[in-house]
Amino acid sequence: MEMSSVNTLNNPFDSDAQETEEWLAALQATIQASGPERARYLLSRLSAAAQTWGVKWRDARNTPYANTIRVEDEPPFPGGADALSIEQRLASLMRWNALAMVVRANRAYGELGGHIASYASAADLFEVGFNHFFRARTDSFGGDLVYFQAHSAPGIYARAFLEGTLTEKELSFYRQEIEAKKHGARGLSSYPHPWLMENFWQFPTGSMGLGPISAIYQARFMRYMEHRGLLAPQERKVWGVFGDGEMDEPESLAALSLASRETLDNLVFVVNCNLQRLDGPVRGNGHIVDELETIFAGCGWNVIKLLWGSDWDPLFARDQSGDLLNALNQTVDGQLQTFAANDGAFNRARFFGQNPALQAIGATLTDDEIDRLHRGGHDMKKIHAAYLSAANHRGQPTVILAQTKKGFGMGAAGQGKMATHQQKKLDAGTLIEFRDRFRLPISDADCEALAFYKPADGSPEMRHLLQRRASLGGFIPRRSVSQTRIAVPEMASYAKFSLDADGKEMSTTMALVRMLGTLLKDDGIGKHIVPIVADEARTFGMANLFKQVGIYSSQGQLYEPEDIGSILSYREAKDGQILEEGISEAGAISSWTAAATSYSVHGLPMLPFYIYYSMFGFQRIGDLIWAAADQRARGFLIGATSGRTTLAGEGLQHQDGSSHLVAATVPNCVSYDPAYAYELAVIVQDGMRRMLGNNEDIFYYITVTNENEAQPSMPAGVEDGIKRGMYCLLPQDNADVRLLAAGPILKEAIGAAALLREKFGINAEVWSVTSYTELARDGVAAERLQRLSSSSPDAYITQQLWRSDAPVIAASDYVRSIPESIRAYVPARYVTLGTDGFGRSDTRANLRDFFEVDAKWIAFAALRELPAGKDAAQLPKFAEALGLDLTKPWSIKE
Ligand SMILES: Cc1ncc(C[n+]2csc(CCOP(=O)(O)OP(=O)(O)O)c2C)c(N)n1
Repeated sequence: MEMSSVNTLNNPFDSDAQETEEWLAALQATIQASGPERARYLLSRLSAAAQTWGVKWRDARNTPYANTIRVEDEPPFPGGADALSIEQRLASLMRWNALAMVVRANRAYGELGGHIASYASAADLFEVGFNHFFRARTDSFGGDLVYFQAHSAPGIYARAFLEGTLTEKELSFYRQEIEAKKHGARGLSSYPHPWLMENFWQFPTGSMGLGPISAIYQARFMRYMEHRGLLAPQERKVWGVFGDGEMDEPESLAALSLASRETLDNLVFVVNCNLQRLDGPVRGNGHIVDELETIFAGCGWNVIKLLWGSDWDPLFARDQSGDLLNALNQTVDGQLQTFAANDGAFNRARFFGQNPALQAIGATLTDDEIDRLHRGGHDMKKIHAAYLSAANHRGQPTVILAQTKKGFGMGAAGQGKMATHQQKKLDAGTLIEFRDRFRLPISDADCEALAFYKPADGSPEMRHLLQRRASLGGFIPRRSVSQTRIAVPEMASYAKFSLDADGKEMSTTMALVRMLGTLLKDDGIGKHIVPIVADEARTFGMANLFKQVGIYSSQGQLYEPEDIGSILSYREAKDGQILEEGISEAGAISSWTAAATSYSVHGLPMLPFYIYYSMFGFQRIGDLIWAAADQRARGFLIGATSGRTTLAGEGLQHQDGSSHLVAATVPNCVSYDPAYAYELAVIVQDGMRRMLGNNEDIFYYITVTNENEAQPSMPAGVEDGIKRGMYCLLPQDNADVRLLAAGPILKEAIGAAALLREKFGINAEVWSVTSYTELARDGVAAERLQRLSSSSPDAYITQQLWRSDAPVIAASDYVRSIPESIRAYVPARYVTLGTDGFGRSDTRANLRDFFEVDAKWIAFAALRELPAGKDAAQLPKFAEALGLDLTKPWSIKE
């Protein structure tokens, strides 16, 4: 076997070059005689022996700054040189159209923004994927899933334009989604947004770091579906193209070990290592590629370095002394960027000029050739070899670390320039230079006018483009939606116990888990349910589900669980239904999103219930929830142990008084804070009906608590009110005051009504508010319609309360902004009580007193609004009668 040299004779760190040579020669001889398998064995034995003998050596998990795939192992490019050159021409056209689209938009409206340099670096990486690997969904194949680097979106639009799935008119409305509508067109989103381009984009990746973690859990969810027998195993792949700067996000790296633990060989990451991020170099003083290699390899991934193009091959072949490789190993990224930004003469002087051996290598090239030396991520043949190797790799996920130049081909205006990320205005000279650089068949005038270019129908380029996509199943990205409707069981079939509770004690969490347990057994909907927990199943009383439906594990259960004899024993199974994500809320929500979008991504609706500590939801992983919303997720988020005062002992970081506030900001999130099990049943039923029966693109956030209370049976006629956000629980003729309360505070309002009656002879009416947010949304919509046309009806809450002038006191276990959100629609004096401030550990009773949301404080607030309360002299008497300390510390200040 012909083997390239790895000679290190000139390595300054080598104290005995001769000895090194002998070791290398021995290794080389072994590889030649017995193959790489044997070499690997010997190396691992050497490593173990070194450990035993105290050498304290650990494999740095780094390979030299060279391509992982050897020249001699590269497969031929499919279609040969002709196909290669057509694909290169096509890539050049995409580069132009993408650039033209961004520059045009900014020429017209400088504020629109957009990016050129990122796609310029990623174009070849995308094109090889599009032409050879990314398979579309067809009738018989589920399709590969591709997470596109968000700010390379212009390039994806440029391709869709050539393919004919986007029109020239649409391209001209890049980043003008509102203006486009006025012209009967569709505007193009800045980044991949399924909410705005629902037939096009599948995965929102605009927030850095969410793409990588989502892609990993997507690949894992695909396996879950296969192992449960819900999807046929079809060797589908998940591809993710991400930025090297993006890998700094904690979420990008958070799930790498899960991917290898689960042997996700259906997953390929391509990290576009253009060595720059927005402000400057990703790692000016080091090698981001090497850093990522260490991290990914350490996490058990197959790593392919794709650093140098084919035009470097002869240079490496000539590098007998190892000087070239040494120089590359030692050239830090900041310097590589400077080399990218400068011309051949500069590179000859500053790189090849380092020593005589490099000078000799450089002397074989003209300045122009040096200038054009390709980095690996710009060489389609090498990219193809890396992708093929990744696609065929088994037993591990693969990452391809592809070195590119940011702003590739943008010349002096952008290539490798420090500020290239935000470059979006190019002058005429630069445009012509770009055209010449990529040999584009565009006239000077068209160039200056930024005309889009599309080869003629039937041209070799168009034929090739369309034929390649046809052979891969059609165009991508494309988002489709299953029209399947899942039959939702009758509420009584799974929630009778809560509808007819008759005073039985239970918490709403317990009620939810019981409903879930029964729904899981339902013949129709049962198998579609995906229970998800992040190591809190026992906290929520879900341990019985372990046995009932099993915890998903791709390996089954390789051990005898400690509690094997118990009826609730811990059961992992390959077809287990629960996704137990360990202590990773980011992981759990990523799984939830995968399940919640399965109706589209896999054409099979699933119904995930992710049950978690409510404080660790919207606050902790709010951005992932926002992305799920963009992706049109359908499912239930259950904020358990919720509220500021119900999770008594847990203290400041656990007590949630704000999740409903954030939930209210997510437009398609329908949120509820129910008080009773029957309210919960009505909400769950309605949610299933809307999401699975009506296929509405909404998801539910429901808070439940672990406070045991006597659960009443459902009164007649309240279902509509529960769904709309409020209903009258304790009606009162000629009420002096109306008390509104939600969730765990409802019983305090009931208590307040009793105190008012008993101690002061005051009649209070009590309303259960299941959702301040839904009431507020209805109010906003009604108010707007009234503004636009005087004849439209009042908000629902106004209709409920207008019959009387009696003051309204509203309380919540969340911050006051929640009850405040409906103020404009309450047709009477309105006072709100909430739990602003930091939580702390104490009993529920003490917490509610501290935050002033208990029965006494609600009663006090009511008294203050009544005629007698207007007299300040009365206040100490009220306080005394209620047992309140008016000088106590107060939540916001403490
Ligand atoms: C969470 C988040 N933070 C910041 C940004 C803004 N942003 C967009 S692209 C970018 C730089 C990306 O650099 P890199 O990942 O290296 O990609 P490149 O453009 O160089 O290919 C930044 C900071 C963002 N989109 N999301």
